[in-house]
Amino acid sequence: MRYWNPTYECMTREEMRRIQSDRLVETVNRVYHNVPFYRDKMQKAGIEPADIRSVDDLHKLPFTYKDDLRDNYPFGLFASPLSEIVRVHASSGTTGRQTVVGYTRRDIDVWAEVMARTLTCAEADRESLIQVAYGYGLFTGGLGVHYGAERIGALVIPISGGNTKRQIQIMKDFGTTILACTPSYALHMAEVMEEMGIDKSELKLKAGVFGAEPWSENMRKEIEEKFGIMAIDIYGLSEVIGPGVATECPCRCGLHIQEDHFIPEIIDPETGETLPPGKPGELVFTTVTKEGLPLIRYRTRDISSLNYDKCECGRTTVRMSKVTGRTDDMLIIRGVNVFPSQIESVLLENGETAPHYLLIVDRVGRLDTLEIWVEMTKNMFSDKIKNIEDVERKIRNEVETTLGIGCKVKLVEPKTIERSEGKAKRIIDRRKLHE
Ligand code: DLL
Repeated sequence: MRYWNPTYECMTREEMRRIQSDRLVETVNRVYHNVPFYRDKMQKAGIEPADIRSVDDLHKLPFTYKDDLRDNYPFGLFASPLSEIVRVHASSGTTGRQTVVGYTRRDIDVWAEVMARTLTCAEADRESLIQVAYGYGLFTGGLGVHYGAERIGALVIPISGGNTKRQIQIMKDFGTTILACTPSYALHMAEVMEEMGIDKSELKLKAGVFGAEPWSENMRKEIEEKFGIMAIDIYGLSEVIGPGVATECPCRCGLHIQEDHFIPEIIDPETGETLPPGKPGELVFTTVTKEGLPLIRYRTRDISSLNYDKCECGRTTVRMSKVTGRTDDMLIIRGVNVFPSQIESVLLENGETAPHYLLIVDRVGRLDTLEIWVEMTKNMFSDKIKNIEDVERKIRNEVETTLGIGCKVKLVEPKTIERSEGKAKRIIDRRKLHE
């Protein structure tokens, strides 16, 4: 078994707790003194930095939410002056309040380290040719994997997403050994490869690191068969660092969390109480080495559970189960995080339709599709002059510029969308992500 940094990946639980505690104390002091938001919050909760002495005290600290980042847009939660920040990334969505994350030079260094550990789990080394087909740009996927691959000394192919035929040609011609992209894109690539008449035996691909969206064991089987590779699930979120928060090892029985940097907890999303190992609940992270944007008890909204048993691979770091869903209504469509409320506000601002809509997400071939059904108003329905197609096009363009993903818009007759007596059901997700 190969490790990138066995000192941390295989240390005893006691040593890990000691390191986490020391780093937690430092982080709490840092945010208390550098970020007014955290100081106010802690003061309101009646807590001082001196009250936090070890990881046992973690539960005393207040939670942080995505909305806190939005409310302090763009840089309000940074704990370093901008002169120390060397990079920013942001969550998807091209307008509105994005969540912006900032990295100091040392944060970038930590990120490369955790990504080097991740890629080593996929058996990457200096001989590897790593094709990075995650998007480069404000999304953390591309550059996150890129820096980890360079840290290992592998050869990086920074192709970014899209242009699938070229991806496959390059994979074949260059002899790519590791592919990094979303699992749905990997399946799409496999299909295009078939159309191009290229057989997996013509490739040198050995492994893939797939993440940024939920995927099932069936999808894993299919990807592994179609490419003849080992498919590894990698997890992360921009707020915490990007990819590199947790990764499967070759045993593929849970994702090892890089917990010397990110302390996980599982909580009951309703009560906020900490749940014991093995119980599913909402995953919460506290970063303990980040300088630019440290986060205290950040609510990911992702559902998972924790396992502290030593893994067969020899790593002692806690494992999280594959993410099975979210506690909110965020959808991930073609790797882009989409909140139905973003679409709703486009529809409301547009003003030409009724406030009844339905989002139909599907997977056609290997690509996610989004169809928006929205009811016409009575007036519009009877107004023969209004061109339905024009309105559909207008909404489509607005949704596309807001979210950065394509969609289909269909205006339907008044009263055709089913009304609900309880929570409105506005989403039909036909993708089978958990089978
Ligand atoms: O998706 C970071 C990333 C890039 C991870 C490349 C892995 C590979 P965000 O765009 O901020 O960051 O989206 C974070 O995506 O809260 C989960 O809901 C979801 N997610 C990420 N990885 C996985 C995974 C990147 N392996 C949000 N399984 C997270 C299930 C995942 N969901």
